[in-house]
Order: sequence, then structure tokens, then C-alpha cells
Amino acid sequence: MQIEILGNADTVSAANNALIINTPQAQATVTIYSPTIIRVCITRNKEADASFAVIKQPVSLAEHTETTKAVEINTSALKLVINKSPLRFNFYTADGKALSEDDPRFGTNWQDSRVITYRKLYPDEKFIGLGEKTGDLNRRGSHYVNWNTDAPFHGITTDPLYKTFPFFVGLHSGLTYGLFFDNTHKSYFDFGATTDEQTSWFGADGGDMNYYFFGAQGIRQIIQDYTWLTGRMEMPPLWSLGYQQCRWSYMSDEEVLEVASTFRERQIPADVMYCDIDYMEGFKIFTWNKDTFANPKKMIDQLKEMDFKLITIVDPGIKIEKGYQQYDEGMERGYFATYPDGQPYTASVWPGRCHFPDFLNDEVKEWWGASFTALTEPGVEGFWNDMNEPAAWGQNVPWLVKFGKRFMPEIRNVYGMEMAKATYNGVRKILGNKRPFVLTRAAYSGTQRYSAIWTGDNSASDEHMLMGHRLVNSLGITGISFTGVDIGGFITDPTPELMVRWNSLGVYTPMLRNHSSEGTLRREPWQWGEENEAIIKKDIEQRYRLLPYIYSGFYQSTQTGLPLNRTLAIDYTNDEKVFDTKYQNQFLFGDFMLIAPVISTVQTADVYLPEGDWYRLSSGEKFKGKQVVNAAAPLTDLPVFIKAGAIILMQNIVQSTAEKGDGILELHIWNGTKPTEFVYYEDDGTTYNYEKGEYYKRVITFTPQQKTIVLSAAEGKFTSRYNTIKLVMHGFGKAASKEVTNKNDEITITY
Ligand code: MIG
Repeated sequence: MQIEILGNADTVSAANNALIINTPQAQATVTIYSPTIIRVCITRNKEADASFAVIKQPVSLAEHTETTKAVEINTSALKLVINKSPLRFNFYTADGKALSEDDPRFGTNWQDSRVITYRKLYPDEKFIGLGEKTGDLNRRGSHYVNWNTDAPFHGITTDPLYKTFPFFVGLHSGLTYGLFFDNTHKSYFDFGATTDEQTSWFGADGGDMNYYFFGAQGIRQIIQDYTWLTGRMEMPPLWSLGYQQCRWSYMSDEEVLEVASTFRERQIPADVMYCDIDYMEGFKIFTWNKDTFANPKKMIDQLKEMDFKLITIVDPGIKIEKGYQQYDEGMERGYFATYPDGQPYTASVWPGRCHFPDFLNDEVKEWWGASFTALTEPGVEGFWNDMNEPAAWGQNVPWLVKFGKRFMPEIRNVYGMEMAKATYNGVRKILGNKRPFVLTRAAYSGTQRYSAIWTGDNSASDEHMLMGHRLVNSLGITGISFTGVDIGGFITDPTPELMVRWNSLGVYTPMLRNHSSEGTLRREPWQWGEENEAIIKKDIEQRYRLLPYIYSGFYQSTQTGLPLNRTLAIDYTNDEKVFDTKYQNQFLFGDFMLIAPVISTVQTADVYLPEGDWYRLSSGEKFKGKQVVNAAAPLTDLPVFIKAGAIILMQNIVQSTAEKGDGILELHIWNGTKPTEFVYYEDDGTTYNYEKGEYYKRVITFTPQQKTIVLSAAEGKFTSRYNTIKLVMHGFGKAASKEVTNKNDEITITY
């Protein structure tokens, strides 16, 4: 193996908004995206790889100065010092504090095709991020691989899993920075795992040393910058935020309808039913089984009458079978991935021998997207993309398999995202003004633009529950707000206690889906005995009560990239306690709710409350922050704490998001000492009319000093579905409640 070092800068020039530095081995290009975002791309090829993730263009090059030793680029927020001999990239705040520097010894180098950058490790440095990665919140001392993998039976330390998000945030000396290594090859991150205490490093098997450096101070701002660069989710259909019932598989239309009607009979709120792979004819994508799902339209119409939406699964593998439309067309037009001799690559998966669409090709994307009429015509509105790592029996897609000009090793990590993109674009076209729901298992940075994601095949254990919600929180750091885990655990059977506990935690997860593997016990809420059913029902009702708050939380994700589920590290970055493995699973749900996951076998839990005052939601009891409290945690009452000053919007219990409700929007305020603010957002929940101004938005402010709650005049053309606003006050001494008519002008309430 050869090592090739980057060497010294021979020439430095500025052209096309870029600073270009040549060494004998390579070319480094520096571009500026904003005062807090700088890209460095070091390549040995003529042309650097194009990005799948980034949707923004660089702006003009900032001021730079050159001396014999170094080039310095200054933005209002950052100083990049580029040492010429040897070539090294060192980032500082504008006032000169070190944020992240190349390891002066090694910097960037290559070993054969592998490219690696070694960075200086700071004594107190912590790392968070990388999305769907097991392990602790603080990733210091760990190393990870990105290589999208179908990981059934994965454990709580398995790596890699299904997705690739090569973005992390570094914290040290009271400073923050972010780094996005935009390289789709198999990649590696070492956060000081090598324990020489001098180096952290990241690299990939091929491609360029291409990274975006984020220098904003504060994790919120870094997430905002990262999602500005790679895109944000759009408003999800409101129904997808309700309770979702899935199963591998409900085997017939009858079974699907029976489960749906049981929800209504037992008055357990729900919005979604799923069809897993068995709805198809011989697992052929875009077909329906003629015996067991003989009349899909009739079934979906009946579901609609009960206010249920249907989501169906699709896999990438297209069965080799003459006469099957997708196979014939794909072959005729050369739409499948191939071996170098031009023959389509073949592997076995559910339908038997299959070929795999080349989702990297735009024409193939179009074709794939248009095929969804087979599902949309009978009325499907949600599209679940599975097995897109891509997965096939035996896993091992050979390295010589080609997707257009590219070979498998450079595209594997983006295949799933490109499938989700093809699905999203296709169904958007077909459904017109209706919002689709897309769910994918494999993903790369930027997937939030097209799809929600779930974390794959977890197991029914307490450890998996805790780990899973840590994954959700970590995904939030990498721009993925709309995400969830299989509630109850996919593989094996949960105890009734675990089912109840996990469901109560699922209420505070962006996506609430109960899903289970074939061969496990049925998992619906009424399978656990009357007493447990009552608890599960109550918790799902709580989810529906909170929908106005949750929907506004998603609006915030669309505007700022801030996720709904937030590790405490986002807002309490400098509090060591939030990284303590004992408390690392805790998170904020939206702006004001702190959730403490608790395993199912204990009835009390130590909960760390960070700075500020907190109220227990269930009891109203008040606690000082910066302390550990021992909280009662029976299965009926997951520890949920409300931040002092909280503004939380709720509604009455409805059986689905289609139900109109009583027209009362409850405005709950918990007393505090500092002014607080919440952006309340509403629209029709189903169309894109909000893009034409059909939304309803108010900024709600609570100012304890003035004893006022002010709702700014409603912005937008949408008429709220609530005609009354009912103020409910907590922690104000005398219980107070007031009702006002929901007119669009500014409302001031004094107390
Ligand atoms: O080889 O479609 O992760 O959610 O139920 C297993 C059947 C294929 C894996 C998914 C799981 C789904 C299952 N699928």
C-alpha cells in the first residue's frame, strides 16, 4: 500500500468564486456558502464528484490575504488559515479561537484510493451526530463506518445500520463546529477511538476529501445551517402524525378492514393502516394479490369511510418474469443495474430472481415514479420504501455492478435516497395537490427533502427501546425530523409491560408506528388485556390531544431544520450531565416538553432536569432544575416534564385527524419567570395550498412581567379549524381558565 501525502502548495489562485490551491498531488478548492459555511474539496481527479445532498451554490469568495507561509480567508464569523507547507486547513472563530485544525503531522493523505483527513483532537472535545448510529450520545472514543446495510437482528451496538449521514458536531472549549463530509463511498469516522489523544479522523474508500465546515456558535444554528445546505422537510400530511398500525403482514383485505374497524369499535384513535409485502401478487412490485386483495379500491374506500389512510410497501427488486410490465419495460429500455458486460445484475429477494432499477438515472426515476398509479388509482396515499440499501439475500452486491457509469462502491450509500426521491417525485406528480407520505429505510444526507425514515428491524427489548430513541434524537441532529422506530420492537414479542411503556414513549416520537415481524404475536392495542389496552388507549389519546403542538413543531422543522425530538445536548450543550450515559436518553419533544425514557421493569426513574424550572405534566408538581429528581414512573405515567413558561397547544380527543373535533384550541401556559414564545401553525393538513398563503400562523408570547399572553394577528388566508381559544394556566396559584373567540386580529389576555 502506498501513502501519498498532500504536499506543499505550489500555486494559489482565485477564480469563479473559489480559491484554488495546487500541490504536486492534488487540487484543493475552497468556496464559501455563507459567513458560517466554508467548503474544502481536495481531489486528485480533474473533476470533483457532484453532490447528492447539497442544494445550495457558493457565494463570492470572501476576503483573503496571502503571505509566503499561509493564505487566510475571513468571513464575518470565521477565519480559515491555510498553511502552505505542508498544506493544512485550520478553522478559527473570527476572533481567533481554534475550532478545528488539521493534525499538523498528517493532515490529509491517501492510501491507495482511500482518502483520510486527520484532525487535532482537543482534550475536552466531544462529538455528537452521524445520524442512525448506535452507541452513546457523546461519540468520543468510538469509531463508525457508513455503508448502508440491511441489518435484521441488529444489536444495540451494531454498526453500520441502514443509513449514511456523514455529518457531526464537535464541542470543545465552550465552542461548537459542524463538519459534513460529503462523500458517498464507504466512509469512516474515528472520534479519538485510536486513543493517542491527539487525533480524530475521517475518510473514505474513494472519492474526494470534500467537506463543509460549519462554524456557527450553538448547535441550533449549526443544524439550521446544515439543513439550509442540504434541505428541509416539507409539511407532512397531518394524518401521518396520527397513530399508524402496521404488521408484516395483514394477509387480506378482510384482515386490514377488521383491524381498522376494531380501532373504531374500541374507540382507540388511529389514522393509518399498512399493507406489507403480502398484498402483492408473488411479491411483484406494483401488483395486488388477486385472491386476498381482490378489490383494492373497494377496500380503500371502506377504509376511507372509517377515516383511515392506507400505506403500501414497495421494494426495489423487480421480478424476472416475462409478461410482468415492470420487468418487460425495464429490460426493453435498459433501466436495470448491470454487470460490466451489459447484462442486468441479478440477485434473489422476496419475489425470487430480480433485477434492480438504476435509480441514479433520471429517466429510470421518472419511470419508477409513474408506476405508482397501480397503487394511487385504488386510493393509496402513503408509500413505504423498504430493502433499498439495496438488500438482497446474501447482501453482497458485487463491486463491479454498474449504475450508469458508476460502480456499486460509490453509489451504495445513496441508492436508497435516490429511490425515495424517485418515489416522492412520482407520487407528487400523480397526486397533484395532495401531500403524499413517503417512508424509507435507507438514506443519505438530504433525504429529509423527500421522505420520513424509520430505523429498521429492532427487537422487543428495553435496551432496543432506549437505543432506538437515541437513534431518533441523533437523526434529528442530521436534519431528519420525521422519524420513528417500530414501537414494541419488530423482532420477538414484547412483554405487555414493554408494549405499554414503549407505546407511551412513542407518543413523543415524530412518527408513531406500531409494527411487528411475521411470526410474532399480533401487536394491536387490544392484544394486551383490558387494563393494558386502557393505558395504551389513553396514551394514544394524549398524542391526538397534542397534535396542534406537534404540527407546529413540524412547521418549525420546515423553517429551521430543528427536529421535533432533540437531545438535551442541543439546548444544554455545556451541561456535562446531559452527556452522562445515565441521562443521555432524555430529550425535548418540541420546545417545551422533556421526556425521560424509562425501561418497563422499573416504576421509578432518576431524571436529570437541566437549568430552569420544570413541572411534572401529570401532577403539576414543580421542580428546580440542575438537579436529579427521583420520579415516579408507573406504566400509566411516563415521566414528562414541562419547562417553566411553556406554551403548549392541545385539542380535544378525536378518533382520527379527519374528525372535526369540538372547535376548541386549548392554550396551556405553565408559569415562569422569563418571557417565552411559540409559533403556532395550522393549515388544511392535506394539500399544498399553504404554499399559496393558505395557512394560519400566530406568534404567541407569554410575558410574566406584564402578566400577559399575546397572540399576534393571524397571518395567512386559512381559517383556523378552532373557533374558540381556551386558555388553561398551570402553576399560577389560583387555577384560571378563560375562553376567547378565535378572531384573526391580535388577542391580548391579561391575568
Ligand atoms: O426481509 O417487508 O424492515 O419492516 O416488515 C424483510 C417485510 C423485509 C424488512 C423491513 C420490515 C418489513 C419486512 N422487510
